Amino acid sequence: MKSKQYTLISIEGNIGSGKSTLLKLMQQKYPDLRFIPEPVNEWQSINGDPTLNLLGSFYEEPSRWAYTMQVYAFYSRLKHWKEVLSDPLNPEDRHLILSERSIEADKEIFAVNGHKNGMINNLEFALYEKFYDWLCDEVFGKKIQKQMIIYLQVDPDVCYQRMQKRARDEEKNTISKEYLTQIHNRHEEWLLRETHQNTSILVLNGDKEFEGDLVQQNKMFNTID
Ligand code: DCM
Ligand code: MG
Repeated sequence: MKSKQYTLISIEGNIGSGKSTLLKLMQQKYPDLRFIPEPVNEWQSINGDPTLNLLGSFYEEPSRWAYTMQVYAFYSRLKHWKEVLSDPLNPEDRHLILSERSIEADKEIFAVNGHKNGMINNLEFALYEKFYDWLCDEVFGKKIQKQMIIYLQVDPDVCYQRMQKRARDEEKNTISKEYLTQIHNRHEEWLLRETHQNTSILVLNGDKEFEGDLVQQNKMFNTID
């Protein structure tokens, strides 16, 4: 039997850039796509226990928890992906997958940035890279044929305001503008300056508020279509 191959579209962007909002809008517009949201709720309560809050621990004590956070983010996303890729009910015509961030972004943005700023030390980063490379190959192999990235590019100051507005408990008093600028710069480096094979990148500016603004949403969708 010919093995299935998928095309992956991922929405990338800074914390608070509006990815979840864009994903929701795209879900309504393209109901035939398969959707994979970011499993943030799993990071907020391990085994469903809110006292085991990894995201909260990470922001309270970044150097202690950054490596653990990235190991778990990788594990939880990989688990979702494996389910989608091995779903026997997934008919052939639903081979297009749309996801909020990607496994690659976990590494290229958060793990690399954590390593650069010293939250993840050399030993931890070397370990992370070892199992990252091996497991990605085991799970994905050649199943992803093409990849498209929608980069929701937003000024870090605007992300900061949106993040304050959504007021996620773990983030509102812990994430600085400086951290958002680091994450922004890492996106710019990864998506605009580094080379990518078999991946097309679409840059969508999301500075202007688009939640609830149909004119702005149409502008964005004209770029995507
Ligand atoms: N996050 C992280 N490491 C990852 C992925 C996400 O630390 N590999 C954090 C950043 C945000 C939250 O999880 O605090 C996801 O929120 P958002 O979707 O707004 O970026
Ligand atoms: Mg989100």
